[in-house]
Amino acid sequence: MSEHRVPRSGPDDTDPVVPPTLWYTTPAADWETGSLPIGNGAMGACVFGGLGTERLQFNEKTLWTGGPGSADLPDGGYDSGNWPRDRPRALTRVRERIDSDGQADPEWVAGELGGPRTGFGAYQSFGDLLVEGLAVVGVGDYRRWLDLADAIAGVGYTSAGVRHTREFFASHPDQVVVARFAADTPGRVDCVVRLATPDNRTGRTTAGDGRITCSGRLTDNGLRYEAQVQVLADGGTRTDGPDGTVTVRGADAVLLILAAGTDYAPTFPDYRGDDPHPGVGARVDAAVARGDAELRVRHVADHGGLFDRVRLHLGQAAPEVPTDELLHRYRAGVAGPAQRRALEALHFQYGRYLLIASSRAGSLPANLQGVWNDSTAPPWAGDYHVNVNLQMNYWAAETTNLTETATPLFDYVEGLVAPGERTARRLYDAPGWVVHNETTPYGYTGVHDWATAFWFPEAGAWLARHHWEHWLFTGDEDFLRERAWPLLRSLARFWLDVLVTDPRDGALVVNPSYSPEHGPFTAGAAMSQQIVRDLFGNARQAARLVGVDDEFTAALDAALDRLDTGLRVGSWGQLQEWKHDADDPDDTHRHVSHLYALHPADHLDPDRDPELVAAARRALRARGDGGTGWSRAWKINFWARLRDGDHAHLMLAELLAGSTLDNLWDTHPPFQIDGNLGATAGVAEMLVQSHHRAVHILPALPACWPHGSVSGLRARGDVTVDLVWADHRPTTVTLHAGRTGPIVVRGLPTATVTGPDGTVRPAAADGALLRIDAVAGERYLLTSTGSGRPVQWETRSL
Ligand code: FUC
Repeated sequence: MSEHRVPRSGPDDTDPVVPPTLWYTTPAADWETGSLPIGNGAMGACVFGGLGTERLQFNEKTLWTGGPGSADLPDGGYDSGNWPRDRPRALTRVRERIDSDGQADPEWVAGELGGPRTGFGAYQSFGDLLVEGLAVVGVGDYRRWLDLADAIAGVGYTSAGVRHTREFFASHPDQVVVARFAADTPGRVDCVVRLATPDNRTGRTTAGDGRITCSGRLTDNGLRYEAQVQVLADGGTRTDGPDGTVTVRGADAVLLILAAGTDYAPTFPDYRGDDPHPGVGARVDAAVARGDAELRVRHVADHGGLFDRVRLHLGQAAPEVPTDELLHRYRAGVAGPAQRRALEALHFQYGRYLLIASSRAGSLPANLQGVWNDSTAPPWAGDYHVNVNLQMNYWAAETTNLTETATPLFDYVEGLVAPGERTARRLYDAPGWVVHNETTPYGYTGVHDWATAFWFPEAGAWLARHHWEHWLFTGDEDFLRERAWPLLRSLARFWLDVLVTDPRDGALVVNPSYSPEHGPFTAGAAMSQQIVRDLFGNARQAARLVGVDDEFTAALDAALDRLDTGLRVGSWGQLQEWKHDADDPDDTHRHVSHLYALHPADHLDPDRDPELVAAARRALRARGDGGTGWSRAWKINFWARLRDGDHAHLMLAELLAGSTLDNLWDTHPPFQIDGNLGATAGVAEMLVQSHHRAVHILPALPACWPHGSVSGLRARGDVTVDLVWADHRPTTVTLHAGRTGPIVVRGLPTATVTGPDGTVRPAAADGALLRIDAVAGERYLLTSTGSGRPVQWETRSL
């Protein structure tokens, strides 16, 4: 039990880092604002810490209505989304209207190209594991916590002189959720355990030998599901009830082991696999055989293997106030600097925790709520919105050293190819594949008819950027050859076919084009062009790297020559959102889509493109510092790319003060996890960036973080970075080279470099960059020798 943790050491082994823990002195008031989430990627659970009753609301990520067999489909048949059959002709009509009038009304376009959304479905709560009849007499010293480093949630309190403790974790290696109820006096744990599930399914619940089993089918689509929980009592008595409950009396401790699954499979077009019954039962049996101590050790080692890779120290003090109180003080502007930094550092690590908990190999990617959902009709269906949200969920995956968490995203995106090919053929009569504004585990790649948010065919190309980034960060050539390149190629095929010539200037443009959730339909909106250019550029580079030089790459070169860049400076100095200059300086819309080239792409660089960067800054400033949770998170990243640390920090402060719930979940409102994960990515961008083959140290450090250290951040080129700074300047930087080759470093004052053989020498001053000819597996320590010009290290032979 980790009520009191010993501080860990910081990157320089002297600096104590406050253990990242959320804690509270009262039970959760409700699911959304107060419950504490645990998860193993496939399953999630939310701990309430109630006194008489503990409620563990739980999820399994594949429990979705919709898709094949959905009652929502007129003929019961399922395709890959919706589109009436004459769509290529409708597309021509829309294009002609845009070419002649310069724009088209979204309602009219939705009438032409959209259709009612059927068979889409929604992510489902699996149910509640309820533990009732717990000790409540004379309760005192209550505490509830979530330890981010161990990924263990807990509850502790005293009742009638007995100390009661509860511990909860979701194990990835053992694929079970574990709950343990204990007391410091023998024989004092009593409870009734039961499973409760929503009524939109056929479920039957039984109990035998302390095992509660609940299985059935979703009414909507017949998806089979099953949950099993084994109740183990240490001492006392255990009785199965005819109503599917298990009662324990007078135990020293009670252990619950829960597993759940469905017969979903990520395979188009049926999306069905094996009956979940044997797998769920086997997982519980295997976990019971291991026992709780071993389950816990395996879980902590697995989680720590990811989480511990990055440590952040901003000079935070261990907060002596509960997390909700800390947040309220931050919001009210009465938290001191060290308390503010405590919340900021905790929130950064919470994003990493949430990503690990909601995205592990073998399941679906993190959805709008990660893996946590207490409803049968969650906001936006708890789906995969792909006009920013799913992408944002994964911005921190590579930079904060959690590359494994992106595996479900890669699998999922590749799974969209088959349904997306059908959609490309039917809707555009085009090769390759496409996905629109939002999608589901059933490969929904078609459209619907909500005028301002149904048309976003660029989504696939944006998603594929993550494959490309994975290659840039890891240098994994097999991944490049077998996964990134084929994906980029199939998307480029689609876009080579779908681009049209703009009669205004002969350039290649996207038409119809819709800047996400904003404005009229036009041709060549900035984001459409920037994304397609990004795709073509990355596909071109990938082709070169894998040695492909053929008609297709020649077509890509020719298209790149004619492609509108989507980068234009308008009448008030702004980067334009549309090809025509129509931006309103008072428009504070939450989407800042026209800055895609700045972030997540790396097409705008403050040194190389000062005029366009100034225009991007102008546009961003006009959009303001407000916005929904994820919008604020994106703005942290934008300002970090603009190398304005104070403004990036301001956006972090806005997000914490205005878009964060007591359990530190981001709120749109309502709860949406993208803001958590996007903010974590933004903080990483403030500390280390790596564009155009240079590792930039502290590109956007805010004045309010004068001293600190971070270890384990990742840079493109397979480099891991540890750094310490003082008085706003880096003092030591350690680079771990994953590959042999040059590492170029920027942002350092004069430094000495210690090579792998331990020899120290001053680096020769030469221009703005420092170059190290690194050898794979070696570490390079860069030590500041005071102020002065930046330096260059010529050779590695010291
Ligand atoms: C995008 C946003 C909305 C919301 C939704 C889930 O469409 O514009 O604000 O976040 O996703």
